[in-house]
Amino acid sequence: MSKIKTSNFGKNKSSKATPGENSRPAAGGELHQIAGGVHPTLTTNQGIALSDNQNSLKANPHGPALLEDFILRDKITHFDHERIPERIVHARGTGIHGFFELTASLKEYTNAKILNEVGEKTPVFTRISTVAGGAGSVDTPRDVRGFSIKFYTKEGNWDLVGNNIPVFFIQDAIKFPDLIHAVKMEPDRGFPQSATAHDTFWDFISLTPESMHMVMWIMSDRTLPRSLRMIEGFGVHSFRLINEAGESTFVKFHWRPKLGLQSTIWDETVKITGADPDYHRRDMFDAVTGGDFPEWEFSVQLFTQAQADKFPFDHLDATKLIPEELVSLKVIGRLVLDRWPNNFFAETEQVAFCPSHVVPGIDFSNDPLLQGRLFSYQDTQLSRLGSPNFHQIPVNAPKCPFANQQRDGHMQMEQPTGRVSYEPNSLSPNSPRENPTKGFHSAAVSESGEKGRIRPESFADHYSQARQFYLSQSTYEQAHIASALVFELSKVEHPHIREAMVGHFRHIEEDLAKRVAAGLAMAKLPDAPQAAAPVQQMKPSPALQLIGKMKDTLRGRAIGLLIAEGSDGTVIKKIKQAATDAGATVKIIAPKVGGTELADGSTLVADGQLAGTPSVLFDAVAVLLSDEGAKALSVESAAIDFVRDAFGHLKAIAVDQGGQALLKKADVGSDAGVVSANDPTAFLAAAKTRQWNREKSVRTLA
Ligand code: HDE
Repeated sequence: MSKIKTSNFGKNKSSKATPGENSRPAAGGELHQIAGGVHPTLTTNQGIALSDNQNSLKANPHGPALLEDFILRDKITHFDHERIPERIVHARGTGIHGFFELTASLKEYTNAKILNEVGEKTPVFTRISTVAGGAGSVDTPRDVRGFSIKFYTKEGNWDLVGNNIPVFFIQDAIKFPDLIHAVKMEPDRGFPQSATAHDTFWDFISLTPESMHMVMWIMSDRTLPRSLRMIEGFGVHSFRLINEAGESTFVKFHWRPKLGLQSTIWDETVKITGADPDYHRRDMFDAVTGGDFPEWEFSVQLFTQAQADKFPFDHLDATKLIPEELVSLKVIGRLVLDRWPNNFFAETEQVAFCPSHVVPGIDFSNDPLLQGRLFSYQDTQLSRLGSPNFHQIPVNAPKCPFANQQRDGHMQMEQPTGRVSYEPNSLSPNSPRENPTKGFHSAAVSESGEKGRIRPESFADHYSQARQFYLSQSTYEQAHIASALVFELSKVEHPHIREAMVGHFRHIEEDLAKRVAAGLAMAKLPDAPQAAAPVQQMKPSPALQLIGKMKDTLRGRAIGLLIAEGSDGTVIKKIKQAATDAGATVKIIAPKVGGTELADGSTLVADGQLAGTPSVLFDAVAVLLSDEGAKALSVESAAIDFVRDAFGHLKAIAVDQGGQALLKKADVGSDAGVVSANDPTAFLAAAKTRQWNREKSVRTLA
């Protein structure tokens, strides 16, 4: 008999069973829940029924445990081996099921069915991750986000394993272990966890000028996403599409979130990390399980070799992007994430993405970083999942038929029949054979030239796109980049590393170098290093901004209403209704979670207790207090921090008379973003954005 399936969902399922039902305490006082009705019998993994799951076998009630207790050993042995090696990079991630729907056919360019059949919904599994931290690290470090999609297509699995930033640090795969060793915890001390702000990272970067473009991206607010639902995704490398006639076209893949882009402020991010280490995973869980399914638009940039030859950069260099102004984006589909996994380990932890998993009609380019990845991912699964049969784990298995003559290996789940496990053969009437028409073909491109360890000269321009990125940002974003660099480099102990970095910035933009040097109190600007290629003046590309891609909406955003004893229920209701109607999630925060007595004598249950629900968890707040409530909260540091942080993090604040009194006590100023609670329309309009103009009044930016 196969394993009995039981549901362990506690919260959302209504179960008639109560902890006390059919249970009895034993002599020692411990609770025994007894099988019966809907509850099947608990067994060992060999199917032996357990009579007691509370006590190990002992020689007498106070005596030593007995080695013969196979039930104890069965349970503990399994437990001892519950963990598998975490991913060497991207260890912390959030996975969600969903579907991809094609809206425009690329038949002209590729024979891949998933890119031909308009309206077809292909199931997917997506995993969004941080890069540097361990599996148990927090969700909100300053870090790149991995954005991986496994498409279970009719023609086999296609894994598009990308990031939320369109370029990468290095040009050649041979540098990846060095990059990762430099960013991970320093090996002698075992810290810092999940942070770039330390010497070894910046030491490596300062000696790797090709990383300068990526440095601009990671120091921008792109690495501080407000939600995983508000990030872009990029395939990064150029790939190839191959059509029926065997012609190939280069392609870059892009994901754009329906909710637009949004990030947090650095000081806010640091505080979120303390308030909710699972901030992003929880946000995604709440959205998906609440039916508010995140969605992305899928686009491609298509270009030929002839076009590529005219680009002022080499598209095979993963430190370069193709500006949209040069090759426009064609929208061809949408991704919807609509189902939370049943089990985190089975799916999110065991999912194995490999860039080498492509389907007929999609092929690789010669990008040397991609070429290295084609080896690495398959290899890493062998040590992580322990077996070449990792494709049999349900989350990894293709949903189309698959068959070959591979056999055996650790944890083989299949039981092939017959005596034939080779090909060609004459002994099997129905063994699988190759298929020249439907099978995978590589693009027929000719290769020539000398073999060697040579970096092409066309990869030598390290600063032009870094400059283009910086100059394309709004003034607020430029200030954030400069300030992030000052923050990070201030954590670097070795002055020569700081100086080397500022030297590089002089090639990117003299003003940036000056701002960072001033923020680090450098006596003079360090010399710029020799550039391997002249810096080109490229046109600014507004599409590279983040603030420009923020959407004027409350969808996906959260609003916190701080209340206390005596608050006005009518105002609370009015704001809550207006905000909910506009698509926001509203939470009530009060000093006590169980219930607060309002002015009219009614009781309101809170969603969060003040000390555990700071304003950093919201996009905008309303402070709705009676005079007594304001008085009581004015001596609570959590309440003072609540309003101070909301103001400091450039959020809209709605206040009534009591709320205003608390603001005064907290020495919080007033501006266009601080509005009357009687004007929900004005509040919600302000809540849709951040009060960028306020920033200069609350902190010094570089
Ligand atoms: Fe990865 N990368 N990577 N990477 N990467 C892994 O594979 C590697 C690179 C990316 O949610 C590992 O299964 C090399 C670029 C994501 O499970 C490993 C190089 C991009 C994920 C690996 C790169 C990525 C990984 C670790 C340089 C963006 C998480 C565990 C040649 C396009 C996938 C694993 C998930 C994971 C190797 C560079 C994205 C070790 C050698 C560039 C999103 O195989």
